[in-house]
Amino acid sequence: MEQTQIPIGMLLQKAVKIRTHILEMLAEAKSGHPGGSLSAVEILVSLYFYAMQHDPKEPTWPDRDRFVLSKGHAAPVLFATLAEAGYFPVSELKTLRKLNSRLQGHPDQRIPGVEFPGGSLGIGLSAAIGMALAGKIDKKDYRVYALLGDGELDEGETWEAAMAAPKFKLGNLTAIIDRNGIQQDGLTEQIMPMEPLAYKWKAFNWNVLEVDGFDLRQIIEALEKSGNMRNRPTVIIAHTVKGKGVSFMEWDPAYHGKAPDKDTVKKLVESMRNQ
Ligand SMILES: Cc1ncc(C[n+]2csc(CCOP(=O)(O)OP(=O)(O)O)c2C)c(N)n1
Ligand SMILES: [Mg+2]
Repeated sequence: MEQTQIPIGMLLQKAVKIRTHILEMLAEAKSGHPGGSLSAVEILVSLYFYAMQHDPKEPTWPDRDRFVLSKGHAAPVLFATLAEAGYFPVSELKTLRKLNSRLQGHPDQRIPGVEFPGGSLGIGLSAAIGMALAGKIDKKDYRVYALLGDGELDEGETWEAAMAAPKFKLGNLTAIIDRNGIQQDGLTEQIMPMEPLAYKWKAFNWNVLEVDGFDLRQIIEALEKSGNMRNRPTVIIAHTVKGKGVSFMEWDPAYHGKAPDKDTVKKLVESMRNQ
């Protein structure tokens, strides 16, 4: 598809809405994970409002593309995106983490549009491989996308999965790494250095692409390139900033799992809407 056809204006508006939902949901819940939700906004926007074939009115459509949020603690960005896409009412977002709500701290398959109950890090890529393999066996054209955290790559199962996907020639699989450089307690390169990351995936025989994870055109172009692969899985290393869009959260590991208060969020949302 030509770049000129990308509806950038609409996608940018969705990104602002989703960022504001995330902040409002977390302030209302008084808990949750803002940093890794905010870093992945443009990735989910590019998937749900451009790249993926899906139908919010028919969440279990057999031919739909699948999205696996392996870094399940970023549930707020998934819930806000699904609500904006029409899977359930936007008004439900304010029930996040409340008693009797289906929107809890991690994704749950009772929620329309949720494919995988992430939360325990390290397992999403394996699940995505299963879905992609099933698609090949069933001769379906759907694609499977999995979003992984960079700290999540400390989990050994990720590398078992990384070895397995090329063996099964899963050209219908795209893994995306939210490379925000921070995990729960600090910088990834201090806790468990993972560079040279691209070379590691190349050595495992993946098609490796790197993008600025906030540049919608770059993300979409990479997703389209991955869609052209027939026999090799693709990994997109998306360079992002944890806490993106909120100056005091950006690059601060403290905002991995700390909710902002309501007054602060009110001011932030006003300024975001006026941008
Ligand atoms: C198996 C497992 N161990 C520990 C945790 C606790 N935990 C939740 S988020 C997180 C850090 C994840 O960092 P990263 O993957 O970089 O996520 P992001 O920066 O995108 O938020 C940890 C250790 C978990 N959810 N699962
Ligand atoms: Mg991280």
